[in-house]
Amino acid sequence: MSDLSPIDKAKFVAAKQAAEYVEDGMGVGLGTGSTAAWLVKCLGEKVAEGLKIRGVPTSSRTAELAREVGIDVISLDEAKWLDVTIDGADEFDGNLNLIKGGGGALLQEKIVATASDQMIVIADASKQVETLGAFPLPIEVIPFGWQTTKTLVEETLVGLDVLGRSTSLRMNGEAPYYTDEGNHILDLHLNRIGNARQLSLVLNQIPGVVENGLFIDICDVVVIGHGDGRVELR
Ligand code: ABF
Repeated sequence: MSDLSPIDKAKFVAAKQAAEYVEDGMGVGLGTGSTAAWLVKCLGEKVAEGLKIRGVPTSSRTAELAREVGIDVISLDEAKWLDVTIDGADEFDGNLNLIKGGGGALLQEKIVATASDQMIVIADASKQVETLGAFPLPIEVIPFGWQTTKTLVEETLVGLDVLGRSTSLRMNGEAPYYTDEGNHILDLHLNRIGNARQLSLVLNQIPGVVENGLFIDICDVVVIGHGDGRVELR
């Protein structure tokens, strides 16, 4: 692992540390993204050494990787409830509230994390912020009438404690991006989110919005990795 860039080393050491929380017999929610991919690989190594776990992936990408490394993959409905979910984040603040969804998997990530006794976030130190919002907030919207939903979202943002109000449809080349659930993503360029709890509640009341990327009071611990190999807990 000595050939890793500092950022990859930071992600790897956070993932490796978080993998230590996983014990024999556990049901584990497996996150999505480059940091969570390290976690899946670390767990794969432990499984090869005899650890028995059942993993519930939060995306088709993670499901594929988990199977590749030998993790027993089951659905959330088969698992019903999980001991722990370990996932990355785009931002976390001092209250362990998060922005997630840069990788487009926020819906399954939120469902799986909420169905877990504990959620552990793994992140490099650059993800820590004073106030959420510099990272564009992803929201998952139904394709039907998405332009109307976009307008409603923009109107809803007026009067809320945010600094920017522009929204953009996430694209995959020339075509709109589709999530694993067949929905689109709108990215909200808010710059600063003054009241994340209020924003999350208000966004989810708009009919075409399926879910938003604010994770409020869901994360229990953040394992922060540094490029020099140090790890801190929050
Ligand atoms: C998932 O992956 C997402 O919720 C978040 O958007 C992203 C973080 O990616 P990375 O670990 O590659 O920075 O956790």
